[in-house]
Amino acid sequence: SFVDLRNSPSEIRPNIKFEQQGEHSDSQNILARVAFEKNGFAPELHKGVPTLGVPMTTETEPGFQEVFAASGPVVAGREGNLVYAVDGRHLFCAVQVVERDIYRDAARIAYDSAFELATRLGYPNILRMWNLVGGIIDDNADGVEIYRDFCAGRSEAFALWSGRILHIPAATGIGTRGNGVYLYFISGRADAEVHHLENPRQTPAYHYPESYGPKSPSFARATFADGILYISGTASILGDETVHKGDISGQVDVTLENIATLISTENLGKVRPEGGYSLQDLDLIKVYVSRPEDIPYVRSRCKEVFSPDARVVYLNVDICRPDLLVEIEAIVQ
Ligand code: 3HB
Repeated sequence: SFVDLRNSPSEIRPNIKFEQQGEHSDSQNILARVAFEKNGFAPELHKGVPTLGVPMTTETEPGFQEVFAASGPVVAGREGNLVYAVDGRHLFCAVQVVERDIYRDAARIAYDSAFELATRLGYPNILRMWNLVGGIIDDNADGVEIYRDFCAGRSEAFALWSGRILHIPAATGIGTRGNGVYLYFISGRADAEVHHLENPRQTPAYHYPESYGPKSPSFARATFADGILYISGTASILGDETVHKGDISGQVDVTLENIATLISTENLGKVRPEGGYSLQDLDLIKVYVSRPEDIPYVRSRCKEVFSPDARVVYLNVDICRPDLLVEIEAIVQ
């Protein structure tokens, strides 16, 4: 079940939860909603709440919502294609880039306008972003993989805003079951204490060599802020190379080892005085699986390693490299 009965938005934390589709338990004090469903819909204000639908589930799955609770009175709005809300501590912002031949310019423009809004409203500290990219491993009209095409535009936007958008945050870049790109993020105030982490087992993505695309992917492996740890989409990559190609069991092992190292006392302890975490601490876990036939195996492995209280969803979508079979993101809050 995705129902969080412990719902108690603390004062400064952007409490996140998963809610069953149609549940809508508490429309009070909501910063934003993301509906994971069969068909997406563009970001809109639904009863004053920024809401978007992302095409991530099959017709046989129930769907769910990722709900961001507010930590204070909410002001929401729309500017051009952007839909957003602020609560004094955090900004939520979402934008859709509709399907097109080439994404680079549109991705740069979408991020550019979002960064302009974030800095103008006083929330330049990006904490966590999600990039849901339709046809992620297909080619664009120029024969360039859409993920690489998208990364080029995103990278240009970060370069344009360097020094004003403070750092490159934790992120997910993943396929969908639809088309076009949906992106959404949460950001904090300039004075928020925010730490972005790398993984000692992996090359920083923003230093990936050009063989992975004209501009490297702009994301950190994790972000720690307000006592919340946001773990980026993590896969079976060591250094910059995919390992255990074609082998779901090996890929699950390396993915879990990568996360365990990332959140260990040795790594997270550098910025969190209380030390690190273990896989048992993960919550709000999204498990992306590219081949549907692997889902039962991945589900059984996850049952073994994650807490029985953890909320876990499985999504059958493509991952940003054709040779990746599984990717996992999570939050510790
Ligand atoms: C990204 O490009 O933002 C990204 C891609 C991934 C995992 C995490 C982030 O495959």
